Amino acid sequence: ATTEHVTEKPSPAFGFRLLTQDGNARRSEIVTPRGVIRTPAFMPVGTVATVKALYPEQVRDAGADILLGNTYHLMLRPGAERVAKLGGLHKFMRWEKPILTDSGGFQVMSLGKIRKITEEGVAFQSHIDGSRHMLSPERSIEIQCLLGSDIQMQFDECIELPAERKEVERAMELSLRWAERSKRAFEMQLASGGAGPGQALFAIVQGGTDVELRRRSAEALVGMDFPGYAVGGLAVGEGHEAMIATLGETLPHLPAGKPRYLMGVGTPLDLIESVRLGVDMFDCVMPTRNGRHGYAFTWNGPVNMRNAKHAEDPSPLDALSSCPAAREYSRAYIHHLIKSGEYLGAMILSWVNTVFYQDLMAAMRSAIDDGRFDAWAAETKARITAAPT
Ligand code: PRF
Repeated sequence: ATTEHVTEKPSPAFGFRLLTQDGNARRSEIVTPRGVIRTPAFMPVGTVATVKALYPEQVRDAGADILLGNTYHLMLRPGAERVAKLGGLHKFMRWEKPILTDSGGFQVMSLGKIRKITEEGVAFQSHIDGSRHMLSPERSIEIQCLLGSDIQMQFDECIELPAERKEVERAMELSLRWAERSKRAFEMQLASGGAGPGQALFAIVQGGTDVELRRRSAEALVGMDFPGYAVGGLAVGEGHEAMIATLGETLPHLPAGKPRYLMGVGTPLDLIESVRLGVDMFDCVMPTRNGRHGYAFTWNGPVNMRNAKHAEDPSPLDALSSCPAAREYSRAYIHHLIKSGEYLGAMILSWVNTVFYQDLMAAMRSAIDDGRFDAWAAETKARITAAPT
């Protein structure tokens, strides 16, 4: 008898392996029982249990190892308890790979109506039907456990910029207290079986563009020892330069041996510059939302498919794309679909853009592996940041 064919049970624990580094850019693997996440990773956004206009199979085949879901939206509709009753979010939406859920801290501020923030949490009215709800660190973690999320986020307060320093400091310190409560709530869930050892809770650094507040936030969170750290509170009005500068001041305060996630970012240029500084994970609605609005990302720069100049153009959207839709449908046809408000237009461009973002991440991973990230970045940036056509 040999043991050669005995498959080892996957380790049930959450893990992080740093593979290579090129400057500050990192290649790593985040290990979860539902699969390995190759980083730098881009998480397509599946806010309401769907990556809009795409089948889960298309998202998977595009190369995504993980997607993002939202506490705020799912608690309102269909409800976290209902999703749990139906076997959890993975089963509900037919996505077997890892899911990261955002805590609601950001969405309640941008979408909720008539919010009231207290030490306890945020009381708000639903953007759907005006019904009253409450989110707190404890309830957010409970919901993320009911959904069965693999990577959960602490409950935080994200404010828009520009803002007074006092206000940024208040929100940052409240977020630190909420980090402690989120961690305690998650540990209670682990103890009661509401969460397993393969699931993880990440902290979120806040502090606007203030270097001193960012350092204080990062150091306090690192002291609490989370398995991963996000940088929140960016891409909220400060602009690309200030975002990259703040990120550059913040990342050195985070441990090298844990994943780093930049929340809600961004354009292809944002991703390249952030990976250069050492970010491992991203999420953003840009590929799908822009796609629905007729905007395509291509290897020769962005293209606005609403533009009349495409009306009689028989050429493909992007001959260099690995997405069949970008190579096989004419610009004239996609232009027609978008102008007509047809579903297929949104489906084609969401697919093209999702593939583009995943191929961009794959290219960054290879460039880091080969130790040529800077050369790759210079060449790629020149091509893909051309003015919209
Ligand atoms: N906090 C949370 N989610 C977020 C953000 C944040 O600061 C951002 C900021 N860009 C996006 N999504 N919880």
